[in-house]
Amino acid sequence: MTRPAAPLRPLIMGVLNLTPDSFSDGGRFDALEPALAQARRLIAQGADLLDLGGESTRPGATQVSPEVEIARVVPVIAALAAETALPLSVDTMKPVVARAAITAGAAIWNDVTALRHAPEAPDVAAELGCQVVLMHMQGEPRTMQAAPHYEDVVAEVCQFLGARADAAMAAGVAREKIWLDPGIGFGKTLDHNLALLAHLDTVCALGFPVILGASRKRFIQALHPAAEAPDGRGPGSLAAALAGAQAGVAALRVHDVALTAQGLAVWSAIASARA
Ligand code: HH2
Repeated sequence: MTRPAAPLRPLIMGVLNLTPDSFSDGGRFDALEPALAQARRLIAQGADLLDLGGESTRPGATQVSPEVEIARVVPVIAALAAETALPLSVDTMKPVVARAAITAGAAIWNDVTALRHAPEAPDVAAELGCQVVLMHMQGEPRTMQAAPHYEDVVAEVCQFLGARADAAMAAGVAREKIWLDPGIGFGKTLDHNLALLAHLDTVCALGFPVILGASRKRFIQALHPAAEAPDGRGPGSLAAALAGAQAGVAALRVHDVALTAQGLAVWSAIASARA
């Protein structure tokens, strides 16, 4: 699959967590039929891509075996690949899971560890020939929120992402297959998240398409304590998404596709009227 041409607005990547324990939608789509029904809903609401995950990365989440992860994601990817041409992404850090998902029909490997979880990960990505999302994270999911620390978060995240892109390309991943993601909420305080959201243009200036995943994350509750329940964080998620659109990100990873599609329709109409 070649990446779609740059649109007037970012692409919408709909999130589908096939887990019992994801922070915002865990346990709702962890069987085949409910998962397919939700995928169809997200597509009807305007998703351009779907990101399917079988292991939660929230702080304190239980790790699952590759076998369990494959059993959660592969049947859904195979069924969806048979009925939609929409690019499917697999959210996994394990090369063996990525391989199974790409073989079943996924086009994108979304790796929150930026191909660092296993030594063979960059080689596997090159061999699979799929697109790869390289995300920044300080620490590892279990402990990453314990004491995040940076001297200059924007510079350090950009330095990391550039280095991971170089490592992927050194292993043979084609430059045009690489997406970068600053990893909102992954080893970051509120101030770190805000600095990154305010300087997404600097991340975009690295020269790769950027994915922003701010949807329903905890920083929204930190800014607005009433947004305690993750599914009550739609408006805050949209505000962050539009900041991303303004900065030129290529895709928004979101749970609330209908809300995002509506916000982007208005945002892009205003942006076009200015041009
Ligand atoms: N965030 C989450 C998971 N995967 N991938 C990318 N590229 N960017 C992100 O910001 C990102 C991601 C966490 O959100 P969610 O999938 O809803 O939760 P969980 O990890 O608990 O399943």
